Amino acid sequence: MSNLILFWHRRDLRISDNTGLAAARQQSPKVVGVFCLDPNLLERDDVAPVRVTYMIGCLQKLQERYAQVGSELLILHANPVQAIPALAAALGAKAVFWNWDVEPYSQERDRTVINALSENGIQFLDQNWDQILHSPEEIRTGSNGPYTVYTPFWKNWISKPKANPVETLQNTEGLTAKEQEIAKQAGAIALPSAKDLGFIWDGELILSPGEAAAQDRLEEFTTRAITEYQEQRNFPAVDGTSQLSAALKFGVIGIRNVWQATIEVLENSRSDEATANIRTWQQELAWREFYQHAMYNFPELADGAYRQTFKNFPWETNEEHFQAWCEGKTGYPIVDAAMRQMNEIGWMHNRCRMIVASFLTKDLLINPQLGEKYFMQHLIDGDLSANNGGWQWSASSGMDPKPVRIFNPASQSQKFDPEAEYIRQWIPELRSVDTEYLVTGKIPPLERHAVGYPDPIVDHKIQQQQFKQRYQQQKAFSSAE
Ligand code: FAD
Ligand code: FO1
Repeated sequence: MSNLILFWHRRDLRISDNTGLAAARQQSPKVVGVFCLDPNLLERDDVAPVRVTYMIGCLQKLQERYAQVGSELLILHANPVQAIPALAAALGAKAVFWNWDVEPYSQERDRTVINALSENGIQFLDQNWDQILHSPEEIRTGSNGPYTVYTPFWKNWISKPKANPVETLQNTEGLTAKEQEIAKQAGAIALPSAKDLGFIWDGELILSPGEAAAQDRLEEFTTRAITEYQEQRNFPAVDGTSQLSAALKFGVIGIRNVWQATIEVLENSRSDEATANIRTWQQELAWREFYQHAMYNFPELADGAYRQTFKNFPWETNEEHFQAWCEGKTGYPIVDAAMRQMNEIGWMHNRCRMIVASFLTKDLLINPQLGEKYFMQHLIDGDLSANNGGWQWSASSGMDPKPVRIFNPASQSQKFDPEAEYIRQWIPELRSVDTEYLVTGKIPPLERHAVGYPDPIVDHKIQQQQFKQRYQQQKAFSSAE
């Protein structure tokens, strides 16, 4: 058996600050990367072309990074539960290392791979957390249970010391020519393009692929917007957030690295106000971990409502309304602007994610699972835990104690897009309409028709009453059970 360790990348598409990769290098001078294009994931019906395009771009950059440190990243295109152990066995690898993930699919996939490796006497690194600062085992309630509410989770989470970035892979040996030949026979291929895989995205990406671009974005954000984040993050027309979500989803940047950057700005902070702003951004990183822990502890979240009241909720089946929501043609400007932003650039501002999710569930009374899936089909950062968490929060179907949260589209735009800049940016036909009409949504019918903008498909006031009524009924049923 050789000293080769294969490092299996999945959602850690980087060589810097990568805990599993650093552990592999410590155990052997010869570490080779592998990524398996997985039909179980790529052939699902909720994969966004923009996300795969970003992922493939990151893989290309990762191959370049491996070449710089003297090794390579192999690409497989097959079911990993067979392909990874088969490649390891063919190369006589002594071990396969990877970083753990919280998603139900990953848990099952990884267990199967572990079994196959064990049968072949190949070692593996078990339970190595990398994409979160604290593992689900570390953050537990006083009675050693999982948290279901964010605020106490945050208090515990922030009180724990955080790890420093781990050593970045500097140099390693790659495969010999003979081993490369063996790898090919075991299925290693050249990296296909996203188009080759059937994913067409011709638009730009809000974040360029690869570690260097993510690191630049982090630096840019932490030297500019982070000290005004608390206020600015609420305005969708303002570039006030990091737009690092896709990099965090695919682990193109290390979370310890990100955390360290926040500590550095905190140390240099000159006012209590700036400190509070940086803290708020740290809280968002904790939301990300809260939802990942929730998915790990309660995998049933992936299948639908957590609260009993919402398990059999009488949602509307209205294909026309759903289509209007998807296309940004509901007649509610802030909702339509947001949906068009996502359809066009593959990313949507957080405030607008909350607005459109509330609108789908509380105004159209449509099952949040449909919205959740549509988001996954269109977001560059689409992530099971964060997306499910956001939808369950907006639908009031999740673990959050506040039961009914209804956003009024007009007050949301008045507060957060007061000059209708965002609305005008994404709905060109409304550019010449008065701001007052746009933010209240009360565009005179003649003007609406003249510019070709649809009438509101529902009445917010009536619909929210409807929702509340159904909610009360369901609550009564579920407490009678
Ligand atoms: P920043 O404001 O710069 O925040 C920094 C990072 O913190 C983000 O990149 C993200 O990793 C994390 N974060 C911020 N807010 C949240 C949050 N509420 N929940 C979890 N993590 C958060 N985020 C995703 O990454 N993927 C999704 O699929 C996703 N779907 C969502 C669906 C709904 C209905 C809602 C309400 C929110 C969703 N979010 C999702 C959370 C949030 O909207 C995005 O993370 C954020 O808009 C990304 O922009 P940013 O990188 O500029 O964020
Ligand atoms: N991970 C892989 O190992 N192989 C893939 O082909 C792959 C595709 C993919 C597509 C969309 C997406 O959002 C994520 C994708 N990932 C892929 C990463 C995936 O999140 C992780 O593999 C998880 O561990 C799966 O539970």
